[in-house]
Amino acid sequence: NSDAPLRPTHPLALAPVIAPPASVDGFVKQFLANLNFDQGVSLSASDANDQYLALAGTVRDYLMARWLEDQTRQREQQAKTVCYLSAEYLLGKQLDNNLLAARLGEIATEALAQCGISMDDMREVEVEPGLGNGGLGRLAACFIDSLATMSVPTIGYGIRYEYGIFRQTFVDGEQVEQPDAWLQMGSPWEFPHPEAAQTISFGGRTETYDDKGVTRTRWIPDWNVLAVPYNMMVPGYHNGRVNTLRLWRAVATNAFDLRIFNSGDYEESVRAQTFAENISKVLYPEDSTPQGKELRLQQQYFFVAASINDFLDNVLLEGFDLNNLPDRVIFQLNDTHPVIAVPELMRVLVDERGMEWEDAWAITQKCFAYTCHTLLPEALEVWSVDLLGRLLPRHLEIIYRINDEFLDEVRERFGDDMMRIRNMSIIGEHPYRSVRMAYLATVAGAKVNGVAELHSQLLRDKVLHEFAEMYPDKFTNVTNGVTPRRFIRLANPSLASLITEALGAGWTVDLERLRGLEALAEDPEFRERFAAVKAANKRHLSDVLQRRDGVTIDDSHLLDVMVKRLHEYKRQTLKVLHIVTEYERIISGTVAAADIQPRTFIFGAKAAPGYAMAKRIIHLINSVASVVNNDPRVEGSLKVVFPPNYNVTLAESIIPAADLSEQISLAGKEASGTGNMKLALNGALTIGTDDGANVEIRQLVGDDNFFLFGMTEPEVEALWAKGYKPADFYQADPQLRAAMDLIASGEFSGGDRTVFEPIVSNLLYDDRFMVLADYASYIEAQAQVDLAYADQDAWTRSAILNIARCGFFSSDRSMRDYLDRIWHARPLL
Ligand code: GL9
Repeated sequence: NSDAPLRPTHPLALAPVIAPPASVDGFVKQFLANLNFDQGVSLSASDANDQYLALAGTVRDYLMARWLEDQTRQREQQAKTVCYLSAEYLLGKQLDNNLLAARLGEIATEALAQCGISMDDMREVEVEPGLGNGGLGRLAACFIDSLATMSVPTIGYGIRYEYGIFRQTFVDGEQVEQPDAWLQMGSPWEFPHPEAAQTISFGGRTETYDDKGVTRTRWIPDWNVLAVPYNMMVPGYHNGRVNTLRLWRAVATNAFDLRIFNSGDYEESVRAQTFAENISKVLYPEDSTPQGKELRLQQQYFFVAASINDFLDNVLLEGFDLNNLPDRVIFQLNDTHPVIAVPELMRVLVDERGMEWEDAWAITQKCFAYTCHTLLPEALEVWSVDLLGRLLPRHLEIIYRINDEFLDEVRERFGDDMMRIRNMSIIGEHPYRSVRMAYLATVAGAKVNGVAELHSQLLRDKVLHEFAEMYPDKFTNVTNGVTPRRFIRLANPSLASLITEALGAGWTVDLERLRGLEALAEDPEFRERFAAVKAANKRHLSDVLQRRDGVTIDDSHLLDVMVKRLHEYKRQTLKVLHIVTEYERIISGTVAAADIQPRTFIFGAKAAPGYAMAKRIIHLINSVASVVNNDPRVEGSLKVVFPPNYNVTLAESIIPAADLSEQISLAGKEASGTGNMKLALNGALTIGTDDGANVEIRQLVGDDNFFLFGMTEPEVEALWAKGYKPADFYQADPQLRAAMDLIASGEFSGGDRTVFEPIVSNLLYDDRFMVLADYASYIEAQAQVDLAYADQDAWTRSAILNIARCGFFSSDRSMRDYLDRIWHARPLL
């Protein structure tokens, strides 16, 4: 009977899924099969890239059974899913991470060796996907790692940028940006699913129509694009779980092409295709300063609309009652970039699924939560009503209605206080009519959190204080964290072995166990072994830098590390003033080069391409480096190293080698910081202000193991109120004057006084980040650092205590906090 449906009968077809045997032989077989059948080359004819692609394919094959099983499990259990909406994921390399998660490291290394291939060569071939700018994107990557490790059903949703964060080069000391073509040599970790594409619309107009006596609204868009999902595996550590990261790529729709093509204008149709596909072309390299560009809003709507509709269409079971949506999903808004998801969910529920506005709004308010990552006023994203209305006319109407009802609520609560209404309105009026995305997120979200205690406090007291007054229970804190798998276990294998030997292996998933190192900090033999690890890590870094940039570092030097985006509030200029001060003291004969504590200063920093002052500061650092490094009077006791293109991969070599962690932002400006946590967990001591998570690091490690300096946030406020005159600090401090004058004299610019004049005069006459006010305190703290480092054994003890007491900063703990305070989701059985 030809109508009878075919069913699987073969025993293999009846098995759930297959995985290759976890043995060296099994690995070799699978690897060679991939090399032959996927790459289409024999081993003898293959090059390193072929081998890398086949190796990645093999690791994928081992993870596949778990991934498919997890997808089945998640469908069956219908548990609440965390949908993390983030415009950025700064993943770093995948190979080692996935080998570690699947416990395949040793097997794979031996299997490759038996094929005549070195694993180190394979590591070199991999290109990291740089789909993020800095801390915010890296945080998202740490969070999805922790959620997989904790078996929490999660989908990370984002954008598959064709070009990630630019590659930085230096030409004559100045930053030059190069495109990051990370997909060029193949991308073995992703799985495209064109069959699951979503159509995303833009532009046009809205109209009302009569639906059986009810007036409804519909959106008649003007154009659309396809969003094609690319799935990546997010394996948990040693727990057999694999979650999904789903990144969307923009592809032109056929219909779109056809309409123009049929009009006979072939060129126009090709142009239109390019236009559509531009949406996922490139990551905006703006750090904390949104530019209000139309393409950026297109990116934001593109990925959240695709994500929400994907969840509703493909993750929920057919016939799901949307009234129960809050039991099945929480959409976590990673900063304001995905906030346009709020009116999108309202539009889908009301216009497309026929729900009453009130019901839809009640559901929406339970399905979203918002994380704020900043305190800088210029970083609070706004979209002009003009632009938003042109691109998303229906969403603008929805935002207006949300705002009207919200302001009614404000009036009901606080009376007709015009000032308050103006301050709290989701629509701002000056300098142009705009939608304040942070306010929309705060009104819509079930919870609003900051990323460190101080930051959350400042959100409540300042940035969003009127909202906190109205909805005190919405506001909470979740201090950031970092994954110990990547940033200790993989980046610092020698330290990881030392810890495992001392405490057992459990610390990797239970970082509070590092407390066990406190006792060992008192053991001279353990200290000696720790110091040997640190020295070996410095030599390893030196090898990496030698190969990469042709520079070396000396393992007898104190390694002083400042790695983070270049931003005035982070105060790289304060670090430069310290270096110039030390240099000036030597060349003026105030101190003999032989008498100072030898230090190597290492910088890593990209500047946003349009941020002129940040780029000038990069130029200054490179210029100071070339003068200081080449002056014989310094006798090699100061060295400044600035390797270009700081990224996750380079961080993994620098952080384990660091002695001193520079966290010197103006108090009240750095929301949290996460590099501060990574460095402390690798045994660097922090010199820092009372800002962001530094506050919590200092509380945990103790004042004796932390170099605190500078004004507190209230002191900063008081100085502004009193009237800050940076030139007064310059006049009053001969050492500061000497350093500033040396820069102004052209010493670092071949005698040309104009090159760095904008930096000097900015500090003298503006100094928004109070570099000069904190200078003296910083120099004094650095003197304490030198004194402390002179007692190597005591320093090592402090370093071990930093590690022992920083287990709190695991992103596993952050995830537990989100689960308890915000998501109310549970690990899968
Ligand atoms: C940031 C904050 O500036 C950091 O202090 C914070 O640690 C991270 C993660 O919460 O978020 N916000 C932000 O816009 N960036 C951050 O690093 N910038 C970049 O990611 C470049």
